[in-house]
Amino acid sequence: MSFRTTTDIGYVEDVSPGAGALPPRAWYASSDARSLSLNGRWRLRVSATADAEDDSFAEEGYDAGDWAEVTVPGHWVLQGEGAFGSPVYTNHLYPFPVDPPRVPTENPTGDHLRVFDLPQGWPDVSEGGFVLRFDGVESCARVWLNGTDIGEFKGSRLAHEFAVGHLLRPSGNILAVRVHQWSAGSYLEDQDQWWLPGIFRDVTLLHRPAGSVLDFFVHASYDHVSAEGTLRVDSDVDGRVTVPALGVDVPTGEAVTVPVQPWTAETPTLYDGELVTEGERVALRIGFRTVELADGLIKVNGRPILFKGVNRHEWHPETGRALDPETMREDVLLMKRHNINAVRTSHYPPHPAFLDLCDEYGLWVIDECDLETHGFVEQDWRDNPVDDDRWTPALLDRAARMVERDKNHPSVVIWSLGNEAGTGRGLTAMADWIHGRDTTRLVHYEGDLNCRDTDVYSRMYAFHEEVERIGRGLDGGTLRRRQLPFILCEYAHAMGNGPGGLADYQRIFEAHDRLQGAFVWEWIDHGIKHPELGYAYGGDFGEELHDGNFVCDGLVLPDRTPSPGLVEFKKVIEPVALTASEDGTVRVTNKQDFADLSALAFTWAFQVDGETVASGDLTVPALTAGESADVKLPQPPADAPAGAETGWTVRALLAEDTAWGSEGHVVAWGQVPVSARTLPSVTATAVPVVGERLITLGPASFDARTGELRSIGPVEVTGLRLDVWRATTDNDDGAPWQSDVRHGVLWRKLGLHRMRHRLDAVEVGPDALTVRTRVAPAAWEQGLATVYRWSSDGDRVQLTVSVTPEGDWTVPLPRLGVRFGLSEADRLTWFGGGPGEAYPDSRAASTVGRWQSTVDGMQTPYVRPQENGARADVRWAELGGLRVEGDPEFWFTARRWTSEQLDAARHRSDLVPGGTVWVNLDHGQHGLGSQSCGPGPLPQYFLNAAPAEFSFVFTATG
Ligand code: IPT
Repeated sequence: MSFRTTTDIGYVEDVSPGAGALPPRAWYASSDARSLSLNGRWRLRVSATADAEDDSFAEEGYDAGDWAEVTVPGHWVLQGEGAFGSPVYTNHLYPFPVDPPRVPTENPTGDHLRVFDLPQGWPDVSEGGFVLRFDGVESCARVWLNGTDIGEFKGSRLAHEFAVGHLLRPSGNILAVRVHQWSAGSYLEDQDQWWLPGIFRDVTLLHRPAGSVLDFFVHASYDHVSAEGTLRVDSDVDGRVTVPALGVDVPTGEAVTVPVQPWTAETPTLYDGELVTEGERVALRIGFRTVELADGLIKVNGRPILFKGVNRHEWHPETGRALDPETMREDVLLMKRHNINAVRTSHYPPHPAFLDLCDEYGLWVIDECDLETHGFVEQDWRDNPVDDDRWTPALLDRAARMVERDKNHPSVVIWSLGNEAGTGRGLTAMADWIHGRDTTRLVHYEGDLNCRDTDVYSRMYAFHEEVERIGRGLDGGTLRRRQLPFILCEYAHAMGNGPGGLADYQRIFEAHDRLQGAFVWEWIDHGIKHPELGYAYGGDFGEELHDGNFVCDGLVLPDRTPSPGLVEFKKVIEPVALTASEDGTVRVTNKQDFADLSALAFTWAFQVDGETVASGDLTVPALTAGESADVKLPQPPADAPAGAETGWTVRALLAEDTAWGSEGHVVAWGQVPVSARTLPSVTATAVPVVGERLITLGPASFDARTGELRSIGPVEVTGLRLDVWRATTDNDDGAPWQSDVRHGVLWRKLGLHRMRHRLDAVEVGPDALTVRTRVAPAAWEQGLATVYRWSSDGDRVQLTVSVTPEGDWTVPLPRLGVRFGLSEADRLTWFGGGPGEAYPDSRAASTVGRWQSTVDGMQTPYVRPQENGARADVRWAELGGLRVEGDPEFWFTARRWTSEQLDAARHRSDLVPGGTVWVNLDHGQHGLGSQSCGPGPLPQYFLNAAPAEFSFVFTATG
């Protein structure tokens, strides 16, 4: 039996990269040759299979009047409100049967049509040279111009060009593009992200005049000994290269050496130049820098660098991977403002305009090829395309399309072969080709454990301890590997609340030369804006296979609001350390790799109980990279009231507006305590009075039978009791594949979310009310003997909570403290850590001061709701008519729903404010870690069940 199809779709499942496209070349904007953007509204028809419709739509006279319209660039599944299908999210599982290179019959296919005229004044079409460029189409496209089939291609995030001069006419050109969601190429694009078909990057018609530039390679190195740059532009078409600021005017292919300022991510000096051939002028932005592997280290311009990086996927909550220029710029600005100095373009080359921004603003880039075959892990990597010679041409095509397109960016210092593709000959072939084509950069691939093909030892999610061993050179591995520098291409999985442990990693990186930094996974949550759910994640579109909210694991929320994790990262990687030193001095250390401190200004502020009472400028020498100095602080103002807490805050600010930040932007800061506060205490003078229903003690009243707090002054208080539960974070729950202890799972098994409170005694003494309880879950012996002791001086009331674990506690607690409900609370003020959220292993950014917020303002709206919003080191807080002082400091949380409601919520929209504000005053919180894909919290951040006593003093503020 044989099947007949109306149209030839063999190319869809063909392992070849395609047919008809021009060889890859540098991506650049011409200064004088014309170009016509074909972005905009296109006609669209989506069919269920690759061959449902014939190709007559590409022909003249076809009437597409009843087709829908979509915006190009775009993904059709994100337009038309579901009319054209839906997004699908899987992490590494292929959402189709694994039978390479075959793809399912159900293969959503979008036929795109656009009619265009050449603008007035354009050269005559008979003059030849016109090129049609596609910057990104997922996953396979076939193209017709004016009825002629001009070719087909795969390689979704790579540019493809076609010579079309012979087919163009002045007006009424019909461009037809058939896009298949699935193709052989899909096997090479198994990145952890939404599957989003469409023409998602620009489509452009370029005029290529006779004698125009074809391809060129800018070689601009820097000799740090002579402080000279050497420039040579190799060009397929001969011409001249000029750089006016350097007095350079040389033919292409000829090297010239001149004194220059080098390019680094810290000092991104670019020289404007021009490449002029007979037919065209092309603007050049030249950055001089030399990347090398020397003394076992990655060095730029002779110095080792430290990556403080992020993994960036392209993402916009409404347009997916179709990014507008403003969004790209926003990413770069946000990164620079948060002290980030490096980007890994996980896991494909980004829109080329993003790399222009990296050149301009200064970010080191690991440019990664569009290659991942992760799903083959499920079959022990059998049939992995990277180890099957039939696929090697496609792999080499992808490598070449990346390198050729992006080779003129000074920001790109490392090429990456791809991500999670196992090992195989195809990868070696890619590495060999890249090494041969570009000797001026290094090659990275994390999957190459022995570093056979790569120039840097790279891993993901290695635990702190192992990283430290690697730093000390105590790891095993091949001799070659042990001679190479180390990076973590992914670490600190930023899913939901977290990551914890950033500061601990950074200390290790900074302690060992071999460790050259790391890239947080990842930059942004890929939530999709959704009318009912807030942001959608995997499963919200009815996918039969999906990985839930694993796609929301970024340092910024889907709308690019910085999460507390980003604020923490900014602090941990700050380029200047400001630390307390001996006798009234502050130690200033320039932690940059190149720049001195001349771009920064420094200030001091003196605080009394968190309020600044004096401030001024601090004179700091323009220390060179790596240098430190002790700087004297002024005399502390003498008039601080007795018992007040005092201290210094020292800040490093941008001295002037820069390209990415305005004057006064805080780059780094440190706090130096001077004197500690007097701890609150209440002299127990009030006598408890037992009434029929209530016991009163000073301003407080209690239920006479249960001893439960009812009110303090006019403020009604409900449900005050011990609380150990938190709505588990993604990092508490951990990744299902992880074999080591996952606390969220153990907590639920033990029933810490269903603790019962047994009342053992209500004791009225001469100066205190004591309530004895045992807090424990059904089914287990473990419990917490909990005693609440209340006393008062008539105005204030003090609660001391004593907790004694009983039974065999092998599991730490999520939190330990009290919670209670207030009927009215909105604005709040506190003295302690802020302004944002903090947890034990993510508290570097928490600044001691006087802070104000609202209950709503205290929430971090993680896409999947979970524990959030705690403020650290709180000395006192005021809300809802109450003032609470802690002995010792406490963790402070307030929200309009209970932890149980937070725990049950799947989306933001599930969180409906009730009439009560629930307040948690915690003596302890368990650390966060990043076990959603990495290590759990380090042991020092465990909240182990141990005898504890803590107290609070409550005052009604009236
Ligand atoms: C690692 C992937 O490289 C990345 O794409 C992402 O999936 C990340 O994990 C988790 O969010 S792979 C993992 C098996 C370590």
